[in-house]
Amino acid sequence: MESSIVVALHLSLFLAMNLVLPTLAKVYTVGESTGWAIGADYSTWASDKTFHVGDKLVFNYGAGHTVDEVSEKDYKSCTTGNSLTTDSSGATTITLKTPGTHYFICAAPAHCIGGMQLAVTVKAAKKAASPTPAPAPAPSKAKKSPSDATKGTPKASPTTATAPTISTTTTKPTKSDNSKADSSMGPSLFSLVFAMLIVSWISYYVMLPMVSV
Ligand SMILES: [Cu+2]
Repeated sequence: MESSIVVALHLSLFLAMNLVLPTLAKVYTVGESTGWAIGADYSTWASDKTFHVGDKLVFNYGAGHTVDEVSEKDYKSCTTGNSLTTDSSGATTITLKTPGTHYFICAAPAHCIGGMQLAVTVKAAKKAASPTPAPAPAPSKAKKSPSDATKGTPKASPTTATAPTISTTTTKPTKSDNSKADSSMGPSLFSLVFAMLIVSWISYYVMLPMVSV
């Protein structure tokens, strides 16, 4: 019974973290330490990664190579000469700006056939926590209290967020007091999310050790 509560709280923590934490664009080094070179297997390299719009690909390579973005057709046939973009600086950073599959090859003769070809499937950008309140039951009458500073700081980390918002959980049951209820019910979604965070953290650090001992 108690353990199922803990599990439920952890689930809520996980959901809350996904809602609250802004997702940062990732930077991928193509081929890791091997870099952009002949003989590497870039389909394997890309296979366990999920790329999103805003992520970056960093190609590191020596002289004699290029990074060309090409069409699917040219990628499959290793055709050079129609490249959408090209760079031979030795360190090329490509920002993935649009969803869909992006194709990269090296334009040096025979290098594409030799393995220097990369296709990455790019998904739409992950949604960061939005500061706009979600459609709450009664958003119009909500008078925002100045004490609830949580709304304006969507990128607050869970550790720093716990201290100032503890009041939201403690004041919640006192709905009968109209003036208090107004301030505590204000930014409803964010308060809820942070309340979930707090409860989850308490369960993690206090309840879980008690249950497992
Ligand atoms: Cu090359």
